Amino acid sequence: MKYDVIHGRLRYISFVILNLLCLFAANTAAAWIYLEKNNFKRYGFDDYKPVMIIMAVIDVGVALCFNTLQRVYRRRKRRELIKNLQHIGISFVTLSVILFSLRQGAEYSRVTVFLAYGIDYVFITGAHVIWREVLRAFRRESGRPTALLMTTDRFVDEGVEELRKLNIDVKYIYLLKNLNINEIDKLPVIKTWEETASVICWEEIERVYIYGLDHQMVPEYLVNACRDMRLKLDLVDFNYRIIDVKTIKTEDPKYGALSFLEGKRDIPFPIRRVYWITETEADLHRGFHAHKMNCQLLYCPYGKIDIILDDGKKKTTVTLDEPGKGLILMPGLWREMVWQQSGSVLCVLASEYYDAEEYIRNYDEFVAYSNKYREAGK
Ligand code: T46
Repeated sequence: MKYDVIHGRLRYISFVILNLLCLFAANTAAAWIYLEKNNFKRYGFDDYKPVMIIMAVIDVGVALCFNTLQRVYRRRKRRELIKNLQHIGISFVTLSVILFSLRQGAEYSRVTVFLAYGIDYVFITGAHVIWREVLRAFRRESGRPTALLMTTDRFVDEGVEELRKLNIDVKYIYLLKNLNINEIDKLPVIKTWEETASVICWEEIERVYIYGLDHQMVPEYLVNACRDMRLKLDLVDFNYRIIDVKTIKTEDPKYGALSFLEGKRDIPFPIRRVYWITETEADLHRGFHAHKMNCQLLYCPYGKIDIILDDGKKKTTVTLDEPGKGLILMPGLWREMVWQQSGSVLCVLASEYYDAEEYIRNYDEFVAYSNKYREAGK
């Protein structure tokens, strides 16, 4: 993390230096255009030098105040042009006030200053874009996109593995359930959302991936920070996963078994609803729908139920036949449940309140929906 702060500061200083270079270049150009081209024989470039020095001092002052503030409020890249305009506008107004109030601003300097700031605006905007691309190219030593992975402790290994398969360079891990460890697989573990935001802010990473998590678990301000920094927030998600439900059995069978699931650790989404299906007969078929939003965890504490899953391309059957087995279903999966034994109980933990609108109950509509979803994810 220390490295990021140092790196961030160096990066920031490089932009201040760039601003100054642009300012001097713009001044030289403005002085040349206005003084030399317009045959202002009385004034030479040397007369303009004090104005350039004052401009440079004001520019550094404004840059320091502005960039610091912008770091705090997280710079909005989309507003790059406006930001430069603000920066130059404030410098310009400050200098104009000085020139006018001191009554030392001869006609030539006022017009040249005006011209210089106009040119400066164009220079700074272009130079920032180029310099940012240069920095980005250097940072991508491995040539692979750099990423931050957000996940839970249960899914972290899988998530890292999945991203490696996609040839993505995972730089940091943020664990939703905060473990007391600093590194996983030699990757630094970020402990707080603030640190995550600072990594995003300093542009150390190019993408944020969420693995095995419902996107609703990512705080709103982090989603906004990603949006502001034009960072892609991607779900590298499985669409279903079989998990072990921790089960405690004592040696004496008369005490039975106790199974439990823990929010955040085992269940990668917030639980808003719990329901269960009972009083069932063998060969009962239910389901025949998919969800657009709802994430669920299914388990069968008693009996045997087949869950037939269809992602629009292929079908898989998962049999829930013991209390120690859970099935996480992410949205976008068509499901059918087949009761293999009468009296089997299906329990479900869901991320959403009941909303009939969020169901897709027509198979053709589901296939069209999942194809569209796949296309969008490419
Ligand atoms: C799913 C599978 C595994 C409610 O009013 N509130 C509820 O929370 C639920 C789940 C259902 N309902 C009503 C809606 C229907 O009028 O109960 C009726 C039966 O529901 P449905 O036909 O959707 O039941 P299943 O067994 O086909 O599906 C249910 C869940 O709805 C579904 O989300 O994934 O279990």
